[in-house]
Amino acid sequence: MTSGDSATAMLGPVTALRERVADARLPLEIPGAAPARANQQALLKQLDDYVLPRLRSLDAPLLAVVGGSTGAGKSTLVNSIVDAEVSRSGVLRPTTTTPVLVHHPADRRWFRDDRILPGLSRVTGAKSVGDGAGSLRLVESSSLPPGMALLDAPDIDSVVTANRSLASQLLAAADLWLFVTTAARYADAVPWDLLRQAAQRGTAVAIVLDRVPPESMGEIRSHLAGMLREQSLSTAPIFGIPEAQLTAEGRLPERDVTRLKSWLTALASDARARTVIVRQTLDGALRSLDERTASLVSATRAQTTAGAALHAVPETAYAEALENVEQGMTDGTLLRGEVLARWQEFVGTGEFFKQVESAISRVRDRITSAIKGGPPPSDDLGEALQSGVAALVTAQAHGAAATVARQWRQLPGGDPVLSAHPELAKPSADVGERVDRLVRDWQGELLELVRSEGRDRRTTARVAAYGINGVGLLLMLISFAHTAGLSGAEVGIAGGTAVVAQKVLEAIFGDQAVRDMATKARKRLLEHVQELYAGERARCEAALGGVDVKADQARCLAEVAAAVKAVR
Ligand SMILES: Nc1nc2c(ncn2[C@@H]2O[C@H](COP(=O)(O)OP(=O)(O)OP(=O)(O)O)[C@@H](O)[C@H]2O)c(=O)[nH]1
Ligand SMILES: [Mg+2]
Repeated sequence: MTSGDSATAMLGPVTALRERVADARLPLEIPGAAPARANQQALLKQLDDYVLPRLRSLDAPLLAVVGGSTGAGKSTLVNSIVDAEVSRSGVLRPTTTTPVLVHHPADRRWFRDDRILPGLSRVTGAKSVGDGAGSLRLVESSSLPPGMALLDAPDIDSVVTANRSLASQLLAAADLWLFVTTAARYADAVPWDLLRQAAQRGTAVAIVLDRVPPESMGEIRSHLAGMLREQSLSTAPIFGIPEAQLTAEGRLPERDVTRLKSWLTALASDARARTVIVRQTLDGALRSLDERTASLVSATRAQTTAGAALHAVPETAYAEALENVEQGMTDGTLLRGEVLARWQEFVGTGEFFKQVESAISRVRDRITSAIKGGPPPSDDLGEALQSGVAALVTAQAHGAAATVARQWRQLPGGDPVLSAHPELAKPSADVGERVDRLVRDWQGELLELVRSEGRDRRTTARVAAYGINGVGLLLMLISFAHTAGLSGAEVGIAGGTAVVAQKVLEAIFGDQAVRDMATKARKRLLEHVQELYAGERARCEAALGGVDVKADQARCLAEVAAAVKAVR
């Protein structure tokens, strides 16, 4: 039970809950996301429109919202109660689109500001074009007792969607539902769906049964009472209004609304009775928060799980791509085909080995058998090596992008992200250029490595004998020359390839230095590739950025919900 003190105690936790609900993000199109978002919005409105304002001022006037189907006679009823045309009734359906709130002049301060229904702008005075979507018309009437306001709402079952959603927002802001139905329509489905919700939430409800043929009043009333009992709404009073000629002003005959009017007046003037109704509805609303927040908690959790699964895909795909590049670099793959052919031409040139001969004679014996003669095609070999590496890096980038696309398509929420970013199924358009640049940069670094390793005079002389580029090429070659992955005839040739290059380099720099240089060279290349792939992966992350969910949002929400429950 909500006493004044406990209302004050609840304000903090409920405000905290409201912030968390507003912050909850449900961006992924996973099953259940749409109803979860609707639940979030409804929850937010319920907190802003009703729960928080009520907790802040338990003594504010009671707000009775007049709801029901179009044409049931809601506006006519409100006009008749206050005996003035405060809300136009009409023959065209639906008539009421701007809600009208009627209150006693003494209660003005409660409704002028945005204490309740902060999303609706206030309009007063003569009807103007300002009335429309998003506004609430305020009308003062001394026919209403102070402490009670009546709100004429748009219809609940309109063909106009905006009317329907506004009506349910208004009903959620009510202390009391004054539900208007007619003898012809009291069994319609839509009103009963709403009444069931009201019953579940514990909202105070009164029924106005309009346009009842006088002779059937008893029969229809008791049928309706039975229906209300079935929906646990047996405490809802029924006010029957017989079908009658409306007055010249379009109002119900005064005698027919007397009972309802005096009930409302009694309620307004009896602080205790009013408080009972306010608290019944408020407690119901507070109780209903549990279920609604619990459902939001599980929706946010599902989003977080789905989000994490989507994030993991590019992470794994690009890590695997990098691994594959590393493997391709060291298993000898790059020394096959074109590179191998060019290498054979290279070592086959007399020119190169004349240099070898004059520089390091002990290498000579091992390699003279490979000499075939011809011009030094070291450019061709360099190009073959470059394009081999570039092809490997590019192919893996394509593979990773395709993997991301394939796996996202299979994951909940992934397809819409992919549809919004179809370009992610392929690497960035300029990946080819960037890979070429990467390989060129790496090659530049190799030359730098050769230069800095060959700083002492003797080494410098030896390096000079081959030319920096030639040595750089050999270094590039042995970086790719772990022979473990080669098979068949290639082992001998490619393995031999590496051995020859290795021997030449060892003769120049010494064994350990060559091992270190090769390791460094491989490491640098992988670092470049990693950076490139990080950029590719970042595109996926950016696409997911729009659907990012905080990992702890479910937990935070559950915590504030538990805090509300604890003080209720
Ligand atoms: N004869 C008779 N006519 C009524 C009665 N109540 C309403 N009407 C007429 O029925 C029509 C609809 O009444 P409204 O008061 O505009 O109905 P509403 O529920 O406000 O309709 P919306 O604003 O569209 O949701 C009007 O033409 C009224 O004059 C009644 O008790 N008796
Ligand atoms: Mg109306």
